[in-house]
Amino acid sequence: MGLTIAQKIIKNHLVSGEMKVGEEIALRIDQTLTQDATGTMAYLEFESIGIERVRTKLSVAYIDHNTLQSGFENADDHRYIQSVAKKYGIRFSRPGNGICHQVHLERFGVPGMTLIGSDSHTPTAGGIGMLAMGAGGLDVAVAMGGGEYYITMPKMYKVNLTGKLQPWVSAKDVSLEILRILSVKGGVGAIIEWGGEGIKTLSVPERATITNMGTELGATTSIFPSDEITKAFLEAQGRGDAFVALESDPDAEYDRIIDINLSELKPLLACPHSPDNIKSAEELSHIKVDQVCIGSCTNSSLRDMLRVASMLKGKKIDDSVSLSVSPGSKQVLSMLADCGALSDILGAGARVLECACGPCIGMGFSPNSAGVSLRTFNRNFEGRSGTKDGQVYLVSPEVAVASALTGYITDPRTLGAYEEIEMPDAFKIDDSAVLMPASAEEAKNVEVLRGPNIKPFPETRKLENRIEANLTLKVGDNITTDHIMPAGAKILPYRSNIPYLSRFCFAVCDESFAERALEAKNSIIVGGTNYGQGSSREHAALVPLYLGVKAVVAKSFARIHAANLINAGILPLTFENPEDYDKLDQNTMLSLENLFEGMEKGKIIMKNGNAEIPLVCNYTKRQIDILKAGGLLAYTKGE
Ligand code: MIC
Ligand code: SF4
Repeated sequence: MGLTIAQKIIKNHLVSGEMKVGEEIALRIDQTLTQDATGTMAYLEFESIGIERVRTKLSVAYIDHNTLQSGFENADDHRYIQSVAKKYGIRFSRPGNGICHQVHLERFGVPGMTLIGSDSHTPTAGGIGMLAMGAGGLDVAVAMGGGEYYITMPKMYKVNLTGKLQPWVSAKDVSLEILRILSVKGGVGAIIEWGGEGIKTLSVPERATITNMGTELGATTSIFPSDEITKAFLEAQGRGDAFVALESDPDAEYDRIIDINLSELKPLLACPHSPDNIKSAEELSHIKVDQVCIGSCTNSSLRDMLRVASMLKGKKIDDSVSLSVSPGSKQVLSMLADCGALSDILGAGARVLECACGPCIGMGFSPNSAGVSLRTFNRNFEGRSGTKDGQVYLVSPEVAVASALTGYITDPRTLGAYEEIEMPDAFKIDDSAVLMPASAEEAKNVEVLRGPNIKPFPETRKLENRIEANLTLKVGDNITTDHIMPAGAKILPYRSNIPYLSRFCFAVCDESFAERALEAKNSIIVGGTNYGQGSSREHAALVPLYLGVKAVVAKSFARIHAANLINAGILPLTFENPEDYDKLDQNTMLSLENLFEGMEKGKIIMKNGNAEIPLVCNYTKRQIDILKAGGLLAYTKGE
């Protein structure tokens, strides 16, 4: 039987396990990336594993999330990460150099290699045929130390593209269309390969927009073939030698095939508060817009920015709209400046922000109260913008600019003439904002610089055979990590201070949760389907660990979060009978019986008074050992 692209890369990197769907496999990791909001914790974990130099082919530490330095905390963390990178053999991408995924695609990604990153949008690099996955910081720390990365062998989905995008319709609309078809949980347990004749019409930045947002489907990752379009992109980045051709075998088998005709797509929007709540621009044209934000790792390429500039040239945005533009990297910004496009953007009334995540993670630019904000980003979860009642719509750059010009949601097809965007034959190469690490010899004298914001890792304990705990919180379906551990300018600076962060745990749903959990000492959380969707932040597991959460019982889990719970020593358990969810009330005492035997058998009994609720788990031997040890860190250190 032939192989898919992902299966070929997996086969080349398989350390252990069988490539059978549902089986645990261990992969050799070629490259890692971290960003600063997850990086501080990841490097603290790496240091505590105690390895002298990273053992990957390439590891890069980016500073792109916590760039608002409204106190010493972020600056201290940047300095810490910079010094760790220098000492342990990691490249350091300075603040201002750009968003990790955009820069990695431009400067470091290699087709056919494996990459894990402590950020859920790491699959962006699938746009050039990398097997790139988001992971918890601790998994990245282990991979930097030369350890394998464990995943469940995914199913293979294929999306066959035919036709060609029509004027004013773009790659973002392809992402929104697949979200409409599959929903935010439709990709769980699968790798999505994009193929068909239609991909020949898509440039690398467009492909990367699509693989980026595959994360919102819950997919393990998304991947395009590496073809002549990939080759031309890498050559234009002065990296032609990184090119290898990659495609699936003609007789490769897929678990599901989805057809999309690009020619039939329209401009779409994801309405509040979920990326799969899709409507067309035509339908929503009566809605008044307060704010428009362009950028993020989804839509900040040179191509996107040139489109924005060409639409804004010689025009003025509506007086009632506030527009921000954040180019994805220094390369993009610098090329916009050189060709004059930046002046077109500024001239129209946009506020140009630095090359960073910015408003996407609530780092400034929050909308006004109940404000309607159109964003070219990938997530519109409630409260994520920093304004609790903000109404965020996810859109393409085309819809964003058209709406900024009129003040209402606007179908860009009503704008008339459409200018084709030409990509340069050569990008401007200047890697001076990527600092090289010290040599192994010099590294011995490099001091790691720690600030007072860095607090110890939460205490972990070996698992006991019986857990008695209070059901402190019952939540519904599709709970995101932004609910569990919110981000934003006020909280993000404390990512290395778990005790402080814990005050905000679940604050979006229930402000008194943290207090109740501390009082209860031992807690169980009950959730619906797709619990923990969204980001890779391990803080959504470390903070509950600190608050005494012993288990999360849900109808189903998102991949990275389930792995993070196990890494933190918290049991993710699913209902055998989903109806049992309705039988549980908040604030009741529950017990999990005979855990050691139950984990082996894959079935655990939870007692609610005299009633018995069967729960299932299919932990591997390794996961059972991690849980028994009290988490991956203790397990790795052999404690
Ligand atoms: C996000 O988009 O939610 C983030 C911020 O990039 C997260 C990582 C984090 O929480 O630091 C992600 O996607 O993994
Ligand atoms: Fe940054 Fe937003 Fe991308 Fe997350 S989704 S990496 S916050 S730009």
